[in-house]
Amino acid sequence: MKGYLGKYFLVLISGLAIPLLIGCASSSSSTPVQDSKAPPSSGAQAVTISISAKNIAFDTKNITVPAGADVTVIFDNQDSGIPHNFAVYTTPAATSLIFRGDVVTGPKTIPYNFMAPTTPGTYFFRCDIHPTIMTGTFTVTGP
Ligand SMILES: [Cu+2]
Repeated sequence: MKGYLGKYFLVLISGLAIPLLIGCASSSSSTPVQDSKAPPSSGAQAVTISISAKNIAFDTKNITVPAGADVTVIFDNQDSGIPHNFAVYTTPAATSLIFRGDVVTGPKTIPYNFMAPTTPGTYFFRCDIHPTIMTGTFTVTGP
């Protein structure tokens, strides 16, 4: 009688052990999560420019980038309590916008990103808040 029960008990244990082993095996074989970062953009030259605004003036009057470049502008507004931005237009008349950065009140640094014009030439940049004081030349060079 005792032997019969013992045998039954073993069968019962092994019956429980099999699903447990399968459970372990399946969890350990789960595939690792892939890093789904997008590939870098299609061959456009990446350019990073730092510009600061201080005492209602840009620290540069001339910016030059290659045609069609992926431009990052690190804009550092150092004027406490004064809003500024960085915007690019086709001409000093500022009627045709190429890029307008968000207005930020200093002191604050913000990154702007945009595509440079694909046509080489002389363009215009300014602060939209101080459009007659804070201006400069945005030059796009050819290949
Ligand atoms: Cu300004």
